[in-house]
Amino acid sequence: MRVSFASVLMLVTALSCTNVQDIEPFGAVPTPQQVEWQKMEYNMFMHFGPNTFTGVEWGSGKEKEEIFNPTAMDCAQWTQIAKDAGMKGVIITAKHHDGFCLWPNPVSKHTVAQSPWRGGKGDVLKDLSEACREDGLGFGIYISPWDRNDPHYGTDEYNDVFVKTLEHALGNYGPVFEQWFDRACGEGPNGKKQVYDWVLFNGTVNRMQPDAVIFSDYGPGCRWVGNERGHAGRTCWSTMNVDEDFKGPSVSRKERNEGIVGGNTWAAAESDVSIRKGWFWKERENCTVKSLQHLLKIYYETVGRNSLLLLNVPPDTCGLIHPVDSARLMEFRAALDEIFSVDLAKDARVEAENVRGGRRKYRADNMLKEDYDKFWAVDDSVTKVSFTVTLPQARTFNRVQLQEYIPLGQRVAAFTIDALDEDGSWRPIACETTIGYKRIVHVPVTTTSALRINIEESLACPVLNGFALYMDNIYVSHELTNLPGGEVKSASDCLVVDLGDTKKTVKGFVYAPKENAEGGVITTYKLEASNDCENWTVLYEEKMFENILNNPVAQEVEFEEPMRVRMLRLTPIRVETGTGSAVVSSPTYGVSAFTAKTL
Ligand code: FUL
Repeated sequence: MRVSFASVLMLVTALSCTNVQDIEPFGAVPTPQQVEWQKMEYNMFMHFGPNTFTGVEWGSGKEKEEIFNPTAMDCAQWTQIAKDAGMKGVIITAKHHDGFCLWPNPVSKHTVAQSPWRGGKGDVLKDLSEACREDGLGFGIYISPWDRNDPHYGTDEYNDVFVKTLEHALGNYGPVFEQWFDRACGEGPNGKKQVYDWVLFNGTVNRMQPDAVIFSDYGPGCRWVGNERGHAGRTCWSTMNVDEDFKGPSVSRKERNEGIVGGNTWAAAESDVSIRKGWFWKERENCTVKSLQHLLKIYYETVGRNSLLLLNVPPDTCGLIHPVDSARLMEFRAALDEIFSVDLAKDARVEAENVRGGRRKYRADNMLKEDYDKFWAVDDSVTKVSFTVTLPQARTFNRVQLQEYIPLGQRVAAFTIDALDEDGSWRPIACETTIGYKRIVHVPVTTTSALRINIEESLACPVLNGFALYMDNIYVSHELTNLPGGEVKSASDCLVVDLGDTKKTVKGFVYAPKENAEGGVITTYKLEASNDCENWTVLYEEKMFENILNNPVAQEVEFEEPMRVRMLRLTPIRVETGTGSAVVSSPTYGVSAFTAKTL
């Protein structure tokens, strides 16, 4: 019998079709808009309004409109900085709790139109939406339903006034990628609390801006991460339980932080955090701009944990981003570029124990491809599976990045990572839970030619579209001190940083007290270096951190000459608290980082 090539091909195609069905999405999945939203990763939040001029965080609603008068407002400056910082979108407080509208809202008498700014003809939403379009950034709006100015607040009528406010803000400035709803619900000028009609509010957003992702404490588009520190759970699911009337069941902080496994709605975490102490700009808080180390910590605990990072950068009374903030943002961007510029796994070989239907389409090295929609998938029945990554030669790294293909849902619930030792055995280097859109795992500085990633538990067959390896030389030493959130130590305790077995070229060090000098600060110290932890060489017998009490931010000290060394030890000589004439010695000091600066 002669078998034609065409009939063999038909048979093979028929067989593979019966073996490999398309992958069923698992559980609640994101809309295409939510996937695009998550890919933004890092956006700018901007708190601006009467509070900028009064120096408070929550305005009373009684502020005179005259107070709003930025002298040199320039939205192009904001968007240029956001873009240069690597952000993809901007969200502005169009109306904060004081009720003042940054655009001429026809249903309010408390807006820019009543202010002297640009003779009452100014419109922040117009300027910002145009600047965003110009710079290719998404434009988003924060509108607080809580309104301390509107006389209707606390009556049924208010919900309709609020809908008109929404319609006006959402209908006149082009596409809006995110509507940010603060769920704060305080008393109004009439002493009454409002019962918000969330079905009406969310319906209005959907009608006016069908592509906008709606933020609130628990969704429905994306959810608050449960704190304002920039800290997502190490376990972080993108699903929540959202009820039909959006009233918001009693969601715990832990659930906001970690999500709800198997929740009925896709509502990924968004972490809003200010680059400064407060949300609004204040002259006195120029010294509270977060250090580079702090921002990197936030990045790893948000973007690196399946959350979007919404970093607040408030304009000042001129209507400009202050140079202290913009300089720090550029420093942060340069550090991220450096850390993530070289993917050490780019030219690796990836082999998996299982590939769905044995088909090339789902092969494991898809995880190394740039194309977001190419992924590794396994057979439906497989929920525990490993893949190995073989590098062309031994390489050194301390970050392992994994990504799940979220259009098909979030699946992985537990995984471990092993490194191949020289004797051929596998050494465990990480044990984690969820992955989601992006997970950056911190592992000890590891040199190896192969890794094994073991998916230990998955809600359905895993589908991964990203794997990468990085070496972070900027945050690494900070991590070795392992002080998440900071600590308060006794004044007699010294600080030690150990860079590991090999000597590194060290050019200096950083000591960061706790925020606001909590617990006291080290003002004078002794510094020593060692290569074996026993013999110490004195580098500075007695040295001061100048002005640290008045400005308790990270202190960067550079050595005159870089040196090859393994460990640094800082011993406090004087520990103090207070400012000006009220300085007293303290029995404790706070520390949020003690790190070596390596070359
Ligand atoms: C909170 C508000 O009360 C703060 O003022 C700030 O806007 C923050 C982002 O959300 O709920």
